[in-house]
Amino acid sequence: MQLDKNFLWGGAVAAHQLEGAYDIDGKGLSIADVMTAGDNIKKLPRRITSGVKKGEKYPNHLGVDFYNHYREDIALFKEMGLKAFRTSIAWSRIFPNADDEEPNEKGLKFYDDLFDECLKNGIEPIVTLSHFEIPYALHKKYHGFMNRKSIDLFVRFAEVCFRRYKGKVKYYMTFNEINNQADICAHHLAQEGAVIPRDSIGMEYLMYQSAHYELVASALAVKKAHEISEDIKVGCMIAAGPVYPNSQDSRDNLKALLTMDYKFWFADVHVRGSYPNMILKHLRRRNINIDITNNDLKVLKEGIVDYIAMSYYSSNVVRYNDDNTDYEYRGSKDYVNNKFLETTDWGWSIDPIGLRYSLNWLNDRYDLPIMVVENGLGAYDKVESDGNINDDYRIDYLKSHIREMMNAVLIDGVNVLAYMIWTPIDVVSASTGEYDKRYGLIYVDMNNVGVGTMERRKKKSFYWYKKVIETNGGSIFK
Ligand code: BGP
Repeated sequence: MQLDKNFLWGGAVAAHQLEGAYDIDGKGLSIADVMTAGDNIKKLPRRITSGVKKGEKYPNHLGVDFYNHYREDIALFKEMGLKAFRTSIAWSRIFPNADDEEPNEKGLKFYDDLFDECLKNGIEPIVTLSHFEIPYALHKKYHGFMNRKSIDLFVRFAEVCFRRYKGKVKYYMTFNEINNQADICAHHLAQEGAVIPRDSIGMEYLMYQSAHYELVASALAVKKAHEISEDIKVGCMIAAGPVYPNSQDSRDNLKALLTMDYKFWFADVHVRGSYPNMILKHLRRRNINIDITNNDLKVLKEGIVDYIAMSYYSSNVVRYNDDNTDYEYRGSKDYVNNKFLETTDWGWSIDPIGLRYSLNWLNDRYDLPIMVVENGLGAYDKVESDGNINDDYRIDYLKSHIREMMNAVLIDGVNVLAYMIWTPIDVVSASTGEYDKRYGLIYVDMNNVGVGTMERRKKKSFYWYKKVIETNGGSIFK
């Protein structure tokens, strides 16, 4: 029993986390360019500032300078054996002010060159249109996806990309981890739709309204892609991960079931083209009146996705509480630790079986091909005196997760098209803005205090993954 010979072993990144060159060749600011660096040890969260402020640290301005190193990096990806490279297109490189009349040619050309370089090296580029970033101007002028106007601006951006990269890019996804918003925290809202909550408006209303406009924008983009070429496949992108009940108590089980529903309804809309009743009831019960037109409902049906892309890092456990008799979703408030699992230095539980669970769950619910487009371990790495980076902990994490992904395919029969490591090369962490939260199989010499040469260095995991790809996963079971 073997994976299909065309299985896409890959690596994934996002533009704002590695490109740098934040103001080069006509690029406008993006929301990621006004996010400061956080700190895991000092427990400092990232902040969103109003514009770029003097004296603040913005790690995404520099990233790992992929903009100037991409040829060298892709040569390393080829050596690693990658068959696919997932990245995103920085929207503000193409439309610096969001509503410009013409796209920025230099921005378009950068991605042309990047995709050509991938293809030349036998690597298929796979593209996310909006990975936690929209043009800062879109936020400033229109309040991001709180404004219906954002739909047209997104679809125009998507159409420009579909036409320009036709024949080069086959797989797209629209909004990265669109369901992160379910947690209704300012950070996630800002990253997804760049809606920065204001006191006068309820956070929940903000979330449902901006998510609705994003879902309509996504459906219109899917329709547009299909009109342009039937070879273009567009997926949704969902942050996956099971929510387990804390005990055998029926109330814990019901709580876990409904928590999953509250986290994944976004995928229902993407895949089925309509809202689940549960969410419509919830909006009515909470008196949340969002702008949904009959035409929107029609569009959602017409723009259902071709496949499901998912990220997977960890799982959660939920417990019923007496002050939550309606079982409504309250995010991490109802979460408890899983005593069976270890956690990373950033407190994320490590649960390889949760990946198999997620693949089965998505397969049962939607029956569409699935791509695992992110999976990896954020850890502190050490460069030894001989220059080596012996990241056995990362190899252990990846090995156990790839094994469960393969079990889902080979034993459970789930249709998985791709598996991509987050990340083939170190990048800036999305949630903390740190360099030292490293996921890469290639080390980049740059640290949290901004000291480093940007030199690239292969970690032990680089050679390990190369072998996995060469054997089409066979080495995992050895
Ligand atoms: C996902 C995001 C990525 C990425 C990853 C790891 O949620 O899609 O952009 O960064 O998580 O998260 P972090 O960088 O916060 O450790």
